[in-house]
Parts: sequence; structure tokens; C-alpha cells
Amino acid sequence: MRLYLINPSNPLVSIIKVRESRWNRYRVWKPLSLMVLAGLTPEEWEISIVDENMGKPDYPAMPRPDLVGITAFTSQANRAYEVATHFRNLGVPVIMGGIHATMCSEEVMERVDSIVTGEAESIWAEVLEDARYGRLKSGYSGGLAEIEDVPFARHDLLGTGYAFGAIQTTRGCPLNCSFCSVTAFNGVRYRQRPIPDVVREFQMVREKRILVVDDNLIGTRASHIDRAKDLFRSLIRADVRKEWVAQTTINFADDEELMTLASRAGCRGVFIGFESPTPQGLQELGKKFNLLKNRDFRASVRRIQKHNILVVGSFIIGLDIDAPGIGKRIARAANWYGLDNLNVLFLTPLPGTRLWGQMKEENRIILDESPDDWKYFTLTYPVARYKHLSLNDVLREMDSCNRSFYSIPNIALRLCSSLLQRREPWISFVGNLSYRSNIFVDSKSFSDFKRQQGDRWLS
Ligand code: B12
Ligand code: SF4
Repeated sequence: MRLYLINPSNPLVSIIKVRESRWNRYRVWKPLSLMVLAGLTPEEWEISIVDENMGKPDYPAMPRPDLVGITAFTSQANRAYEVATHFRNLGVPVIMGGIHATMCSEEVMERVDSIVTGEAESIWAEVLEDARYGRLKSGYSGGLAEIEDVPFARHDLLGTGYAFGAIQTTRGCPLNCSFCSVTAFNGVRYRQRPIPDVVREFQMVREKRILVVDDNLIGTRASHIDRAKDLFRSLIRADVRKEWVAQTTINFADDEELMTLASRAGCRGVFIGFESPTPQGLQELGKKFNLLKNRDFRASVRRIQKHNILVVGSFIIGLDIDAPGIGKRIARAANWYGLDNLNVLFLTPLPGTRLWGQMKEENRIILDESPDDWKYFTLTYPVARYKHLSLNDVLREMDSCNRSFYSIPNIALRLCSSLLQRREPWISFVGNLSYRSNIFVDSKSFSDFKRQQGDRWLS
């Protein structure tokens, strides 16, 4: 029995435009969902994982599969449906799962043979049995997995063109920010995989560098932090010799022992959501956590960097309190905090989030024709009406923010500082160049976007 597991591309997402900028190679990540699904699949299935981000496959030239499984974020849904149609026209049953199938199940059900909502661990074996005997149901609900049931991902099934491997050590997030779908999908219960499994999996990954995909690697409570320390100790003891980057909350900076252990265990960079340069913004986004302890962000960032760990900060433009000038204000804050890289996104109502409910009610979602408009839900295009920023304003603010933070003098200063502090200068430099090169890709995308969609903001 032949199974294709497919990660559809989104032609609009600049992070996957590898050809436009070679630096983007460092920003294409392995689809871990499909590698985990493959890990759950019994041996009698011959599995191929197809990642369209690495190039468009020639499906007609490939052997006919018996079953196709497609994963999709919302931004990949359009392409997912094109792929589904291709295989369904051949008479091959198509199953879709992942965050979009879970949040927009009715829409997805109309376009594939079967959907799996939630996490797949408890249900995938049953789905495969049903597929084998031609009795697929239209829907299956996986719910939240028992964390011990998460299998080793099949790291062997993808090619070598990736700069980073991928691994997951926890699921869920104890916080619940208004714009984020993690809690709605993976729950507030913070589930941590058994440490021996994680260490073993680190050893199985072929790449030297790894993206830890956890939404929050360290958690927020004392027991979460203790577990993170235990994990790092075990990685050190096992001498896994991998370098890795992960997402954490800013409380990472509050525990010297935690940072020391993380660094010794191979941590080279953390991705932290700062979200807004103002307390009002954090309040609006439901991320008051960042305000606790009267935090000095600059000092927090510096404490992390002292452990030879890069800090990438994420901010959002388009909050109700944001007014013209917000782009430069974010760039100034990010420079003041001393961030090594800055990632700025448009406030986007993702299906299933509180923000979605609120914007829908206020009739502010402009790109609301599903499924056609989903391709713009990459957080790199505005899709809604912002309170104090017109379409032109919000695009201009994004551009000015990136141009200011990634100006040549600023990049040079950052390179000097990371060289002086011996803080992974080359990774930081490549990251800065990658983001800078995307400013030009984005400018063109923004002009095309305004030409194609701008009128919809006028009504
Ligand atoms: C790693 C990651 C990335 C990587 C992607 C790597 C890759 N190629 O997959 C990178 C950094 C590239 C990325 C980019 C983006 N991401 Co992202 N990302 C994540 C993150 C943190 C982890 C995903 C992951 O690997 N989880 C581990 C696997 C094992 O879990 P899983 O994917 O949920 O899969 C399980 C089930 O869903 C199910 N399943 C999944 N697929 C399928 C398919 C079938 C057939 C079946 C049966 C089951 C099934 O089975 C799996 C095992 O239980 C999630 C947060 C999260 N918790 O999901 C956000 C998340 C998925 N990302 C999100 C977003 C918005 C984006 C971006 C659009 C924006 C951005 N700039 O970040 C881009 C878009 C990229 C694109 N191609 O369009 C949102 C998606 C919301 C939505 N409705 O779409 C999330 C949920 C974060 C959030 N804050 O809300 N992301
Ligand atoms: S802290 Fe991060 S992962 Fe957790 S709810 Fe907020 S944005 Fe989502």
C-alpha cells in the first residue's frame, strides 16, 4: 500500500521563495507533522513525504498512491485543495488533517474524502485500517494526544536539502494570547514528552542544526522550568552535539541556571514574542505575561545573549492602539532591546482565535472569501481593517520598520556587537541578510497585493 504525505506550498509566502533569495534556505523548515504521521504508520505502508516547499513535484509522473494525506496551515489551504482535486480525479482517496482541517472542518470536508481533526496519535491507525478496507468515514476526531504516545518522527524520510532538522518536546501553551491558535488547537495543558524519548530523537536527527518547534520550550511555572532543566541536563549528558533554536517566553531570561544549561545543551537562539512595544498593546493582545515583574526588556535580552544565545524578537503591527509611526517605533524598541533579529507580522485573525471572533463580529475581516483568500493568511499581508491605519498606512509601516531595523549601518553594528560578544556572529549575520533581502521581495509583493486587492478596502 502506497501512502503520500504532502505538505502543500503557498506561492505567496516569502519565507519559502528559495529561488528569490538564497538566504531563505535557512528559513525553510521540515514539516514535522508529516514526519510524526509517518512515525505512526504501520510498516506495511510504503510512505513518501512530499514537501512542495522544496520544489513542485511532477505528480502525474509519480507512481499512483493508494492513499494521500495532506497537512495544511490556513495559508496553505488553497494549494491543499488543488492537490486534493488532482488525486481525487484519479480516484485516490484524500485525507486532510492539521490546524486548518481542525479550525475550518466544514469547508475542508467539502473538498476531501475524509478529515482528521486535532492531534493524530490516537486515531491514525484506525484511519489507515478504514482506508485499507475502503470504508473511510468523512471525519475522525483525534482530540489531544497522550504525550507518551507521540512516536519518533521519521527523520529519514526527507531529503538533505534542509538547513535544520525539526523536533518537538512539548505540546500546548500555558498562555492564551488573543491572536494565537495554539491554545485552541493544542490546549492550555502543557504536555511534556518523556525526556529519554526526546534525547533519543535528538540523536536520530541527521542535521547538525535543529528547530525545536515547541510553542514554548520552557513553560511558565516552576515545574515546567524544572523539566526544561532536566531535559537540558540529559542532552548534555548524552553529548548529542546538536545546535538548536527554540521558541520561549521572556521568562527564559530570569533563571541563570536554565540559560547556562540550555547553552551547554546546544541552544544557539531563542525566538521570543515581544508583540508590542507598549503595555497597552500587550494588554490588548492578552499577553500581560510580558508585563509581569516590571520587566526591563533590554536587560532581559542582554542576560540571554551573555550565554551565547541569539535573541530573535517578534512584533505585531495593526493593533487597535497602533497609529502611524508604529513601524519606526517597533524598530526603535527592537534596536534598544538589542535584538539580533526582528520578525514583524501583521495582526491577522486566524480561524479559531479570540481575535477571529472579535474581528468577525466587528465586520473587519476584509479578505473573507474562503478558500480563495486563505493564501493571504501568512501574517505577511494585511487581511483586515485596522483601527487607525489604512491599507497604505499599514503596508508603509511594515516597510519602514524593516528598512529601519535592517539598514546596512544597523546590520553592521549588530555584526560588530555579536563579534565582540562572541555570540554566533555568522548565524546572526545570515539572519539579518535573509530578512533584509526579503524587504525587496515584500515591496514587490505589497505593490501586487495593493493592485489586486486594494479596492476591497475602499468599500
Ligand atoms: C513549526 C511551525 C512553523 C514552521 C513550519 C514548518 C513546517 N514546514 O511545517 C515555520 C516556521 C516555517 C512556520 C511558518 C508559518 N506558520 Co507556523 N507553526 C509552527 C508550529 C510552532 C509548530 C508546528 C509543528 O511542527 N507542530 C508539531 C506537529 C507534530 O504537530 P501538528 O503540526 O499539529 O501535527 C499534528 C496534528 O495537527 C495532525 N496533523 C497534521 N497534519 C496532518 C495531516 C493529516 C493527513 C493527518 C491525518 C493529521 C495531521 O497530526 C500531527 C500529530 O498529532 C505551529 C504551532 C503549533 N503548535 O502547531 C505554528 C503554526 C502552525 N504556524 C502558524 C502560522 C500562522 C504560520 C505562518 C502562516 C505565519 C508565520 N509567519 O509564522 C507561516 C506559514 C508558512 C506557510 N507555509 O504558509 C499558525 C497556524 C494557524 C493557522 N490557522 O494556519 C500556528 C498554529 C501558530 C499560531 N501562532 O497560531 N510555522
Ligand atoms: S505565548 Fe506564544 S504560543 Fe503561547 S498563546 Fe501566546 S503567542 Fe501562542
